[in-house]
Amino acid sequence: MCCECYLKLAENEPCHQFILGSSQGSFYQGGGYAIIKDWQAGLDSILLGRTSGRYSTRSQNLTGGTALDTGIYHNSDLIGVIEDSTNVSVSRGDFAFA
Ligand SMILES: [Ca+2]
Repeated sequence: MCCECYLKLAENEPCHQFILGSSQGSFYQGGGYAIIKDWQAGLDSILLGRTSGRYSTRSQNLTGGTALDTGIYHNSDLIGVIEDSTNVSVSRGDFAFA
């Protein structure tokens, strides 16, 4: 499950970066994946681990309510789910690499 706070600007500041990996690789290889709830498009971002694999996203309903979720894949392995939102954009800078 998520999330750990990476950049906390001040006490009680909400966390806006969800950490799914580090410079050592993805935290969620194999079984299990992070569930990112309350995604705030344009405000939140996701930190992905640095690996040799390929990341991709897919819109599908995996968890939460009936709204579509965004599955985050490392190769064919599901590593994270953005619950009930598909408002996720690589070009907007929603993803960063550790
Ligand atoms: Ca859903």
